[in-house]
Order: sequence, then C-alpha cells, then structure tokens
Amino acid sequence: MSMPLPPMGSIARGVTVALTALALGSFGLTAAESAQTRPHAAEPTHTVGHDNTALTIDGKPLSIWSGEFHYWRLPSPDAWRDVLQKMKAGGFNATSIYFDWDFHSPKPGVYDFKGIRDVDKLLDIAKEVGIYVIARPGPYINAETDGGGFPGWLLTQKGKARSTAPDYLAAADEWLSRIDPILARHQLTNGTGTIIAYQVENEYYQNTDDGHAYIQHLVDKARADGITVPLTGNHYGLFTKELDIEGYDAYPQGFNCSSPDKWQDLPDLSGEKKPGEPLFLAEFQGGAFDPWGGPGYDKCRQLTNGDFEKAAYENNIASGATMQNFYMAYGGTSWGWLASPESVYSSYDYGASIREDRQLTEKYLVNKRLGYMVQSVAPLTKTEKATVAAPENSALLRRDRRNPDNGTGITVVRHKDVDDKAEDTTHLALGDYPSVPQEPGTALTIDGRDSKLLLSDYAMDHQQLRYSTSELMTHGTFGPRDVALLYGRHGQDGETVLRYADRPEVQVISGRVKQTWDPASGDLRLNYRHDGLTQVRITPPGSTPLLLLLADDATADTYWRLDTPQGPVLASGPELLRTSAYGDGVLKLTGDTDKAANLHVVTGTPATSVTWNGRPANGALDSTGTPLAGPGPVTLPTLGSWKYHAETPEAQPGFDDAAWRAADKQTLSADNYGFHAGSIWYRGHFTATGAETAVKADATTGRGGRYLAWLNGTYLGSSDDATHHFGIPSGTLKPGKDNVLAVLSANTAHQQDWSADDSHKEPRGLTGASLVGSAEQIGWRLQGALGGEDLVDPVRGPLNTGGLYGERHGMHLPGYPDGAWQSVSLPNSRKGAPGVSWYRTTFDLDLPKGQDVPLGLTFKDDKAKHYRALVYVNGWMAGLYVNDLGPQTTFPVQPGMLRTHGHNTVAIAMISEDANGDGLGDVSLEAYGNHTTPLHYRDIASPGWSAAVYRAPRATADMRTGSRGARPAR
Ligand code: IPT
Repeated sequence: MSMPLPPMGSIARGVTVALTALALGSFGLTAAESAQTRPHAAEPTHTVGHDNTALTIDGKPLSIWSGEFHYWRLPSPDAWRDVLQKMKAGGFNATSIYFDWDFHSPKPGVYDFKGIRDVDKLLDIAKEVGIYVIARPGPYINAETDGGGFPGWLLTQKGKARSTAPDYLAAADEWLSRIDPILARHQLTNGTGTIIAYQVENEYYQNTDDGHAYIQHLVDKARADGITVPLTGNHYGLFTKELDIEGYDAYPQGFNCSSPDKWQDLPDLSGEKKPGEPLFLAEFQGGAFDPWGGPGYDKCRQLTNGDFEKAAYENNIASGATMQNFYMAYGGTSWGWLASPESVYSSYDYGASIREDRQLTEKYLVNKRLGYMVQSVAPLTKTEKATVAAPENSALLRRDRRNPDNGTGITVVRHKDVDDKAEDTTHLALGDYPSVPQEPGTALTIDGRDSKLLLSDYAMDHQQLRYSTSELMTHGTFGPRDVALLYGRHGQDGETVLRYADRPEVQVISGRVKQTWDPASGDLRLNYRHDGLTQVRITPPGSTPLLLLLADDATADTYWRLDTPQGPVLASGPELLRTSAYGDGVLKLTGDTDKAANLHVVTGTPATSVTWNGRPANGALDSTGTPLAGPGPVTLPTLGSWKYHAETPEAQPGFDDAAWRAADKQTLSADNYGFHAGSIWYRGHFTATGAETAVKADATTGRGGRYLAWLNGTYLGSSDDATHHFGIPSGTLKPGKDNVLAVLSANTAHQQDWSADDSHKEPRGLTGASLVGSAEQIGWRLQGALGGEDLVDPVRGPLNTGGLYGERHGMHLPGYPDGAWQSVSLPNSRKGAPGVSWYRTTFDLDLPKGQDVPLGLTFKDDKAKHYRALVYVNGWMAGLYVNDLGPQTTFPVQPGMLRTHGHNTVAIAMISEDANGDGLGDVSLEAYGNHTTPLHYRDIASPGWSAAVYRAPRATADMRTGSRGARPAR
C-alpha cells in the first residue's frame, strides 16, 4: 500500500512544534508576530505538485480522499481532535477546511486567533493526527454561514465585494495578511504542517476582466504571503489560467431532502478534467443543508445515504477523479448567529457521515471502505477510460478505466437507472476473462442501488489479482505476509482469482471456500459466499503468503486500518480505532466502544503485546481476541425547576433610551451602527396628531426572523413581511404628546453572496417606518449587542449575542443574579405577555470518566404557539428554536460549551409573538449516545456574569425631553 501521509513518527516532532507555539503565545505575541519569530522546525520539506492525473507529493502521485470540516462550527479544540481522528480512521487522508473571516474579526483591524479561534492549534492537531489539509480561507466562503463568511463590518462598504473595488480589496488583504501567515507555516512544503493545497475564493464565476483581475490579485497575495502549495479553485474551470488545479463542485441530489428516496442521475464529470491537471471534485455531495421549515436532517442523510455515496463516489472514480472532497464529512452546529438564514437553521448536521453530535453513521462506514480502497490501490492515480462490452444483463451499466502503465483494470457496475431497486444478476467480461463469474450456477448480483468497483489485473503487493467479484477494502504487506480484506453484500456469491507460478497451499481458517486450481494458467479460483468472515491463507511456494479476509459488509465495517512507521495495523471489533503506535514491542491502540466488543489485531511487526487505551489487551493478537468493555450507564438530571423573568422594558413608554444610538445615518439598518448579530431594538418618537391609524413598517429580518411592534406600551403585533401595516388600536395615541413606537427586530443572520452581487448587504432590522394618517416624522434610536463591534465577550465572540435587554445585562450567563426571579416549572402554562421572557436553570453533571456522552436540549411544545427561543448553555448560544416553524427541536450542545464534570447553566430567551400566549413548553436534557473514549473534552474557559460588565450604568439624560433620535432617511 502506498502510504502517502507523513510517517506517524513525525508526531513527536509535531508536538515539539505545538509546544513552541504555546511558548511563544505565552509572551503575548500576536499570531502574525509569532509567525515571524517562530523558529524553523528542523523537518524535511516536501514538494507538492501535480501531474496530468493526480496530486503529487515529493513527485509521487496519490489519491486524495477528503472530507469537509469547519472548526468554527465546533468550538472545542479537543473536539477538533475527535473529529479529525474519526475522519482519519474513517479513510479520509485529507480534510478541506474553510477559514471563516467573520468568525475571527469583529471590527476592522481586530482579529482573534485564540481559544476556539486558534487555527494554529487546529493545524497542529491535523498534523498530529496525520491528515492533509486543503485550506480554504476565502475571503468569501459561502458555506451557509453569516454573510458567506464576510464579517459584519464589511457589509457597509460602498465597493462591490468580490471585485477589485479598492475598499473591498483592502479589507480582503487585511484578512489574508492575518490568516495566510498561519496557513503558510503549516504547509507540507515547509515540513511544518500538512496543508497540501490552498483554495482561492469560492464558487466564483465572474468571467469578466475584473473577475480575472480579482482572482489574480488573490493569487498574487497568497504567493506574496508565502503560500507555496498548489492553488486550487472550484469555479467551474473559469480560472485555469490563474490557478494550479481548477476543481469542480457537484451536488447531484440537490438540497431538497423532502423526497429522500429519489435519486437524480449520477453525473459523468470526466469532461471537467482540465488538460494537464487532475480531475478534482473540490466539493462533492456528502449530505445536504436543510432550510427553516425543511424536512430535517434525518431525511437529508437518507437522501445521501451510504448507497448513494458508494454509487456516486465510485461513479466519480469511473470518471477519472483522483481528488474528491466530500461536503460535509462533519457539519457541526451553526451556533450563535453563524447560520445564514436563507439556507439553514442552527443545526449544520448536513446529513453527513459524522453527525452533528460527533457520532458515526452508516455513511461513515461506507466511506471508510471506499477511502481505505483508494488509499491502497495506487494505480487509481493514473487511469484512462476503457471501452468494454456491456454486461450480459442490459439493466446494468458498467464503466471502465485502465492504468496505462501496469494494466490494472477498474470496473464500476450498477443499475443503468439509478432509481431501479431490483435485484439483478449478470455475467461480465473482466480482464482476460470473457464471462465472470466462472463458477457454474453463480452470478454477479447487483441488488437495488448497490454499486461495485471491481479490480482486475492488479499487482496486489506480492500477489497477482486476476480479478475479484468482491470489492477490495484494503490490502498491504504486514511483515512476512500480505493481507487483503475484500467484501460483498451479505449472502452474495464471491469469486476471486489469483495467479501463481506454482500451486500454492490453501488453508481455509474459517468459513467455506471452494478452490479450483488450473495448472495450465496458474489460476487459483476461490468461490465463497459473503457471510460473516471467511479467512483463507494462501502460501505459494517460495514467495510471500497471503491472508485473505473475505467479509460481508457488516463484518468489513468492523475493521479499522491505521498504519504506523513500523508497518500497517488492522484491528477489528471496537466502534472506533483512533490511534496506533509501536513502542518497546508494544502495539498501543486507542479508540472508542459503544458496547462490549472483542478486539482482534492483525499486524506484521513483532509486537509481543497490545494495549487498548493504555490497558493490556491480552489475546488481541490471538484468534481469541480480547474483550473490551462498553460504556457504563448514564443517568441525566431532569431540568425541573426554573427561574422566570419577563423583560421587554424597551416597549414601555417610560424606558430611558437616551443612551441608545441615534439613527442619524440616513438608514435604519443595524449594520451601519455596528450591530451585526441577533436582535435589534428600535425606539421611535413622534408627536401624534391624533389622526394616525396605522404604522407602516419596512423591515428585513432574514428568513426565520420576525419583528414585533408596540405603541406607547401597547402591543401592535408582529410580522415577517418586508412591509407591514400595524393598525393603531383606539386609545393608544397621545395626541400632541411624545409617542413611542418600539420595535424588536428578532433578526436571523445575513444573506450569502453566492452570485457575487452584494446580496450579503441586505440590511437587517427596520429599514423604514411611517405613519398612516399624518405626516409626522419619527425620530429613531436603536440598540444592539452590548459593545457593538467592541466585544465585551471576545471568548464567545461577535456572533454569540444580540441586543435583547437580557443579553445586554448578562441574563444568558452563568452567575447572573436570578435569585429574585419567580420559580416556575416547565411546561409553564401561565399566561404570558408578548415580548421577551427568560427562563434559567442549572444542573450538575459528573459523567463517568472516560466516556463521551453527546448531550443536547430537546424542546416539546404545541406548534400553535408563536414564539422563538434563544438557547443559551453556559452563556453560549447553542441555537435558535422557532416553535411554529421548525424543523429543529433538539439542539446538540458541543463539548466546549457544556461541562460534563461540573455546574451548568441553561438560559432560554423566549420571544413570544402571542398577545396572550402560554409560557415555555417542555425542555429536557438528552443523551444522543454513550461511548468509552480515551479523549478528554476540556471546558472552554469563558467568562460568567459580572456586575462590572453587565450592570448598565444609569443613563443621566431624561428620556422625555431632549433624547429624541435624529430623523432617519425616508
Ligand atoms: C457550494 C459552496 O461552495 C459551499 O460553500 C456550500 O455553500 C455548498 O455549496 C452547499 O452546502 S456552491 C454549490 C452548491 C453550487
């Protein structure tokens, strides 16, 4: 097997680098400064390039099997390690990562790369894990995130984003000047990291002079900043001149998950290969996003299930793709205001291989089989399309390729009609054999949406594989013998033919195998049924023996392969194998179990013993195996008693808004006043004539958002329309006096800019308001998150809170003094008032040590109630629940936010639109799974409530005189 990754031996050196970085950090250097001062690690440098068909490392081609991962959707460096280890063990040799400008920059010139934003640490972990990185720093990233990755402060720029407009380019360069040095020092080319490619921009298709000038500017900037790895794209091939490898994005199933059993055609993307470049699928569908009101992620996972992935990804191999990145491998959570509302709600589970709560799915196991295969079959890196006679059964389709150097054949067989779910059998020509399988009474079976990638004429280590109707999962030389693991669907027949100079000795260790030896050809033909595990030892006279493991799907899925510098390791049994390493004759394995399991290890090195998570695992090397315990049971506290407090003082006429920001900029849009996330309050003052009958309001809250209005303390109602007339109830106006119109704009985040037409600049909040029945002008003030762009809570960052009274006063935080609040239990059926009320509770957890129990909060309520709720856990906004819209009712809380050994605070801000609605429904703590694990998830140090920050200074101005805002633009 070609092991393209840097040897695991580099782990030790990687740790040294990480410690060096830490030491530098402790001197208070900024990221950019430490980039300059950081000593060059004495590590071998590498070259990264490409030939006509594949990426090359040190001149050697390799297949890239990559999964997309966004660290900013998982705010815990320990959990980064978890996900990257899961990806590596799951057959991914690379991960593609967007770096989100918005996540790092609250204000022009202000950047944060600490804590959950420490991308140096992220890239060190990638190196420690041994996974390559495709870095995608934008500046624009799309990604269903706030502004498509553009920071809030960029939204008020005059110049067109994603063009050569000078103000935009200056800002983009500011970001790149911060992120590029970090990326540069983690390049494989420096020997200091595992970055192998750098994507310029994202899905950009402005094929204009300015578009090319813009991309060229970004290319020049990257090179000037020390980026030496290949520059890649995903721009439909428009920028082949500027970029080294132009990739292609494809989501053949689309993003509507409501018909999850319907497949679209699988595309032949071979035409997207650019001359002299490998066929790179920069994003290929690994799931789908789901919008507000959508069918939910279980449906998306079904739409893009293991069968789909297998058929689609093998189809891509049949199209000649040697670089595939699956979007997403792990989606995570768009916590806070990360979710761009036109596409998604808080969960970014994406129906991906690894669930939002970090648990593995059926898709993951399918991906693992494929990933192991592409990493072990080196001839895949250079193939040409081959034309071969169609299968005997015309319902089936085959697509073939051949390696021109060594003749290895690749055949992908599936149903012609992707929606055909019949069980079909066939014979077909493979290699020199006109009709396979040869065994009378057997056939190749394609059941439903199965797809099979069959190899022929393959020099498999020391063996000559003529063909197999089983699929290869992995193979390699394990010390004195070769090992190959092949699989097929349970109950299907398999036929494998190997060629030898002399008749080998064949020993069937387990299962049933019929062997046929043809002395004339030297063919050893094995026939068997895929059923559990069939093991065959083949010992050819005078050459390397082969251990053949013939498994059904489910059995194959129990195998894990993680290589060490001392050779490959194959282990079966546990839910997950995370790491493998040799030391002093001991093979040290770490991993997880979700139930009791039996660990078997196949290795070639002279290990005398095995440890599992540091404990002796006697028998792991023998046929008996060693038993591994499953996790202990976990009981969770019930969230019984809550503290309740209704706020919304802003709606009351007597509220003092003197300290609020006057809307004096010819616009009401909140971004212009430095408020870029969450809810915005507006208070408008006018002198009523008495003839006013309605308020005409214009607002853009973003999809899923809502705005609520009060006049002189009387609730007028709510809307999500762009323009809405709020009727004025009689008796509400105060003719000749100051009248106060209060509007709470419960916004969602910003649009993306996928089409490069500045759509991310769509304003948030009120955009205008006028009175029906009089020409009186309204003077406005507005209020958003405490501090605006000057963050009061840089740990949780710019997207965690908005401008609710409770948020500005720290009611979302641990330690807020809620002692005087009313005690209630949930569901709370007391009649509430429209507007904002807070529910707070605390609970202690002490989960069993050495267990990973992904937790979340689940809401249950009557959908007829109209409200939204901001879900805060220990001060982190874990998500937005919209009771009457959905579909999300359960909110996984990421490990960095939740304390599994300690005190937790849940605070829920309920924004009710119902004039006489009930209180909050049921909220419970939920465990999504339970695993033993060697990993520790440390708490993220984050500030709690403090009087100094959150007890607002008393405003001195009298709100009834002299505090009226300037008149806004009409
Ligand atoms: C592609 C984007 O590049 C990526 O950021 C993400 O938004 C993805 O879509 C969908 O999840 S663009 C492609 C759909 C045309």
